[in-house]
Amino acid sequence: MTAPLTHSPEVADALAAGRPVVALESTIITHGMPWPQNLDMARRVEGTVRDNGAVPATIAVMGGQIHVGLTDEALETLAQTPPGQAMKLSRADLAVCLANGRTGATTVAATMICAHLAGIRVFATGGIGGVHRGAESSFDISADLQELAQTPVTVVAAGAKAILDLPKTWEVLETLGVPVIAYGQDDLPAFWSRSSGIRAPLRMDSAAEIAAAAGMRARLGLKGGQLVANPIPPDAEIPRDQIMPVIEQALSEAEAQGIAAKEVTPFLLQRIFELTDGRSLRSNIDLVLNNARLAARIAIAMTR
Ligand code: PSU
Repeated sequence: MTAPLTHSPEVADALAAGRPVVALESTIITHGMPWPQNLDMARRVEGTVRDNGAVPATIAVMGGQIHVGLTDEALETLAQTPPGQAMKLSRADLAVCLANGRTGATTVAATMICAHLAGIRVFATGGIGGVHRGAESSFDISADLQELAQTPVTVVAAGAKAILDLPKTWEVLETLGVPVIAYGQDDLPAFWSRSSGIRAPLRMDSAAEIAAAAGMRARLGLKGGQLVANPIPPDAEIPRDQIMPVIEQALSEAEAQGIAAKEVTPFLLQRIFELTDGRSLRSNIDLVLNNARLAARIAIAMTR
């Protein structure tokens, strides 16, 4: 019995020939950004991976199959699917969605699982999920963290989303034995801002070093992936003193409205988009493109 994987012809050819492939997720399309910017972002990210010498493989669940690489038509259909109609898939619900033939968008955790099944070792996204503020009473901790600890995929993100409790998120990753590597600077980035004010446990300055570290983990038999925390480009960042009050406001509104579980992150991203007149979305798109560029270079280095 094999996993129900359907590769696009482009991805199938690239994997068969050992060419570099970068996995991309779909929750960012259905639950992370509004229509039509989500479709524009998804197309531009794929284009950026191609321009940098790798093949993009956007992953989503449709009709009982894990699709690895989407046609432009499928990408558009997914981008127009309201959040309520697409499941937001993680490790816990991936199999149920497939067995029931429903449409599902893959989060970081589910995309890592699918990428690994398909033989893809690098994945680019915006920001991983993590420990939510107030987790000491809500216990809301993203399954993305556990997945990084067990599935061997290198994830390129602009850190964890700044709506989270970042110090606790880094602590949990350390406990789980996940290498957290800041790219090109000493501090961990904070999604919309270049710095979180927290020093990174590890720093690397080249794609080749990151690829070599992934290869060494495999040789050591260490399970799990790596998180590459790539700071947003300087011209796209929203400085911390500007974004923090906005995040605080969105968080208190979420609390007042009783938003919980899988709805928290999409609610906060949407409110922050409104409160910044769209600036947070433009930054989010720029950081995803920046992550796609680095992921392509890591994928190329891994094939050498
Ligand atoms: N990156 C973005 N926007 C997003 C996400 C990542 O720029 O919406 C998605 C990813 O799929 C990630 C999810 O796994 O947000 C985290 O959701 P939660 O906090 O509910 O675990």
